[in-house]
Amino acid sequence: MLNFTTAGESHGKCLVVIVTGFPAGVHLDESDINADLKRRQGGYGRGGRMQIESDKVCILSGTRKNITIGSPICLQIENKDYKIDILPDVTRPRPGHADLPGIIKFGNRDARNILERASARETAARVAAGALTKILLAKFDINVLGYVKSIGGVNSKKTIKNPDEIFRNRNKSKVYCLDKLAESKMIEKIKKARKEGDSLGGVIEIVAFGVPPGLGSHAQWNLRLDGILAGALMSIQGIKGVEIGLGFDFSKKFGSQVHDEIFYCEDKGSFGRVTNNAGGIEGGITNGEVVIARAAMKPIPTLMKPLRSVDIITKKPESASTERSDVCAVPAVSVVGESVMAFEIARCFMEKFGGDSIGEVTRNYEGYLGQIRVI
Ligand code: EPS
Repeated sequence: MLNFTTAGESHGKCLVVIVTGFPAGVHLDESDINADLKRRQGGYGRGGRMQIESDKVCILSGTRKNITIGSPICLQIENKDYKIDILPDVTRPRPGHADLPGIIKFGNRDARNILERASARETAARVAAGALTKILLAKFDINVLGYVKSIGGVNSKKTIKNPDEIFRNRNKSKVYCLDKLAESKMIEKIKKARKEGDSLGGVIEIVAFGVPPGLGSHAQWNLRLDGILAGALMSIQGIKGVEIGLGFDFSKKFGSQVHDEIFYCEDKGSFGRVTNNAGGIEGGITNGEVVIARAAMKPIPTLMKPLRSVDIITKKPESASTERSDVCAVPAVSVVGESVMAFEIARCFMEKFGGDSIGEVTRNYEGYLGQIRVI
């Protein structure tokens, strides 16, 4: 099965990710992975660390002459800011961070041992793994795109249905948002937060085009794709809410207003929908429509104007610890969301059409496409 594990601390030597179950015969170009790593580093609102790093991947295993050979693929990203052993102890836990629950859980008195791994720096490794699967999915015309929907309550109103246009608009924006007007308001809001020593969260949206019907399964709870996507998105640092399709708004309407009516398209020989409120998933199975998910990120817990906390050594009231951080990492998290969603879709794709080589996967997929055409 397609899978991955990450390792590495924020200020350790490097981050690594090992991807297993990736088929043989896929051409890998480090530059394709690096483009996503660069995008993850960017977005208006990032802090000082991103001036130090220039994340680049090194493919340590799993390829020969740039072609995958079916063995585990190990990707490494070096940390230029490698200083984990000389960093001071952290004893004033930040509300909202892993600091306090982490030290209680591990029975230690230095939150540095927790925050180094809890840090969103780990997402660089997840983006590298996601970029690999985007290369795989592209072979089957599946395209996953993430962008920013809102920051600090400033909403992007624009809806774009064409993947190329989404790609172009998003990549032009400093906050990876599709709406030019909202972009400037979001930037103003981030500036205000920075000035006031505060931080901001927001909402990202991820859309997957070209996903065939039939990924995921109703047959077992942990095979449902909506559950899988929600779990993967919720596992990203800072994410506190996930929606698929209409999400929470489903709860406010009549059934007749929200379910996506079915038609049959003679030309294409396939079923279609008038609307896509389900976000491309019904009963945990893709239905052939665009897969749509949204995730809400809380404001980063490291505040330059710190909240009240307690020193874990003295037990006396203190301000929470401050350290260099981002004011807003919502644009970056849109890249992470895109990556984890690509990975999970690829995992389900490989589960259904899997093979040892890309040729075998292609044959299996084409066989399935032929099968669903005659239903
Ligand atoms: C991050 C690296 C970190 C933070 C941020 C994300 O770098 P540093 O801790 O050296 O400033 O900028 O991490 C957090 C928000 C967090 O809570 O730890 C990165 O590479 O994305």
